[in-house]
Amino acid sequence: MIKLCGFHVSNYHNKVRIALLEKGIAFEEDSTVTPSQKDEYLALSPMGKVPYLEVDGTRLCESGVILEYLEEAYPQQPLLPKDPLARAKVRELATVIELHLELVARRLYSGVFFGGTVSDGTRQSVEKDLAKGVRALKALAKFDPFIAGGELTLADCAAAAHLPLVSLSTKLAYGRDLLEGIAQLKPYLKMLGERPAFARVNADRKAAQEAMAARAKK
Ligand SMILES: N[C@@H](CCC(=O)N[C@@H](CS)C(=O)NCC(=O)O)C(=O)O
Repeated sequence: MIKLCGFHVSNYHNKVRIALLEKGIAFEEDSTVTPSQKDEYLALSPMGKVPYLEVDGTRLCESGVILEYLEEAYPQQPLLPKDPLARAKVRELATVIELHLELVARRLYSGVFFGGTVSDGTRQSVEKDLAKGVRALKALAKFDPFIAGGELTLADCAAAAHLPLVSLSTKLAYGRDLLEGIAQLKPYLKMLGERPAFARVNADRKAAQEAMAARAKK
């Protein structure tokens, strides 16, 4: 049996959860697991991050690796095309979204989401690096209607989990959404949000965010 461990505010957890739901894989979930650098948690997830997957007692971390495992183990409802080059193009998009957009914007998160500050140096370097990621995304994304073309893929799971967070964090840090120049993005995310799997993950994320905010106020 498969068990996904993490929490509903985590974009990486949500990326895997969307893929599990879209593929129709039966799974259990522990959504109370949070990152930690404590020895007991590091024994479960060696980088101390979420999510991790338990498969019959074996644990697997890194969301990209988890998605690749799910594709191989559960080829039904594929999230990768058959042709090797087309598969690579999907991975290229997912990598650009993660490495050159999400991980860059992540440098803002402690400042904009967790009550810290964003230094001028960070503000400038993130803006410069995000511009390159945005340029690459514009060059690669098809929005036809999915991000890699006609079929739903792993890249859509990454886009739906990560890009709204890039928009929100940049709005908070710069007073404007640095993805605003990608005109097709909003209608595309809305279209994805109408699919039951994406809608469910979004609704659970919102509820978990509200609960988190309420706890922080106490
Ligand atoms: N490369 C990892 C990134 C996972 C990640 O950064 N998760 C965040 C939560 S969204 C986390 O655990 N952060 C805590 C930390 O980095 O120590 C993956 O794809 O699974």
